[in-house]
Amino acid sequence: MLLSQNEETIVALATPGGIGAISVIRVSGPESFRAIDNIFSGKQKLVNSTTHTIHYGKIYSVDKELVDDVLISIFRSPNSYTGEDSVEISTHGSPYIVQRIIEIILSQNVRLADPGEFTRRAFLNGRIDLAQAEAVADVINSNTEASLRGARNQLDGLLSQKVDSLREKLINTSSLIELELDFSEEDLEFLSYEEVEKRIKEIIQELDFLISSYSFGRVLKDGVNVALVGEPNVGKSSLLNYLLKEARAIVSEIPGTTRDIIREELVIDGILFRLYDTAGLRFTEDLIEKEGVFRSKEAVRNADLVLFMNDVISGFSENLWIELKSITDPERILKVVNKIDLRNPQKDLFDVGISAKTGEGIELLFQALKTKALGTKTYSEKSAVVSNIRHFNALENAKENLTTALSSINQKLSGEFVSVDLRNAESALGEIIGKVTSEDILNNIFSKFCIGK
Ligand SMILES: Nc1nc2c(ncn2[C@@H]2O[C@H](COP(=O)(O)OP(=O)(O)OP(=O)(O)O)[C@@H](O)[C@H]2O)c(=O)[nH]1
Ligand SMILES: [Mg+2]
Repeated sequence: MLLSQNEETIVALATPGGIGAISVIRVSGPESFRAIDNIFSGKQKLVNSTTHTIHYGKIYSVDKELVDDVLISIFRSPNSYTGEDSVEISTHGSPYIVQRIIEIILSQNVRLADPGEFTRRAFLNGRIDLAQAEAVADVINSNTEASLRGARNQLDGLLSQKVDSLREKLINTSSLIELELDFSEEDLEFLSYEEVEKRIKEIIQELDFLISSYSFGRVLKDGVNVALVGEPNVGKSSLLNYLLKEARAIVSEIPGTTRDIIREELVIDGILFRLYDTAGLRFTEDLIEKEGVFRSKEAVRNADLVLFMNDVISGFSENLWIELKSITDPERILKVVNKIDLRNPQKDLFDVGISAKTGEGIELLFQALKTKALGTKTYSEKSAVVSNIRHFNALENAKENLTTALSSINQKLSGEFVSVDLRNAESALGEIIGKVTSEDILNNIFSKFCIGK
């Protein structure tokens, strides 16, 4: 069972493997202080030390051989990351020293931690809820200002608070319905059908807001894949090079220059864009170029956004537009015209005009990319945003149950049916923050963490 697992003391390296100035080894569980006291010699015993103190001393092997001098931070339960007694040992950053020390600790009735086990314990001990635990991984993996902001928002509990308040409302409503059922003989009414209906509709509205924030949250967290496509020679590779400020892709006046897909990353206003420069789309007998065209279409299918490039010389490519619309949602396509340094474009046909040569219009292109990626809805820094597919699915599930409840009300079915649906919706929401959970859900979440977190 969960409790007995928590009685075990665990150890893992918390910093990356490899040489560094220092490495940090983490130990957590009821035996942490005793186990380390056995191998550590400092001014005082850790078991007698106060929480949140740092101790200098030496670590010895079982046969009293000096291994390293270290600094040890101690955290007493419940005031630690895991909620348990914990120790963090800062050693010299040698993989050999780390391996030796971990081996010595393992000989003290301590076992190696599973991936994510420290955070899993933090969750099981009520230090953080499940959505926050998942946010810990997102914070670690964040690589842009936007992804960090989104993860922080979730770690700070904004999503959890929102979800929990919706759960409370559901529990409150279903309890009243159930109470009424209990007193059905006496014909008491605690809550009218109209009132129940009104409450459910309000909750659905709030769920819809969260559900619709997913595309925004995902963009912040995962970034946006943008396929650069168009006819040969319109300047796709030139744009890529301009944005990267280097001659990354070969550019030439010969149509069909790019064959392989070139992927590069670009951060615009804190949001990560992955650009895929592709082969110009045209009919060709050349086998290699043919393969390139095939791959370009693949890139269009996989992209979140398509930057459909044209140039002022050939104008808007109606044929390609029709083809692109057949393989992806036209909403995702941004119509761009390049080479405006040569001639004025026919503005009404395009979203943005640019010159990959002079840089004219590039700022407008950035704005257009951002708007297409994030949508026009804005979310304040304090509003809960969903960025995790598990949460998204649970919210959809909750909404489905509430929709069923509404139709039960419309059919004037007994309160029992309505209350079951509300309970199901409530437990779907409970899954997000871990009020309702299973070993499988937890394993699935924490196995994706690294060891030591
Ligand atoms: N004047 C002008 N020339 C440009 C501009 N952008 C690209 N060119 C020129 O257009 C030609 C084609 O550019 P590329 O970037 O290779 O075009 P591409 O779309 O990648 O072509 P393929 O890889 O063959 O599909 C080159 O000679 C570029 O110098 C621009 O904004 N203004
Ligand atoms: Mg090219």
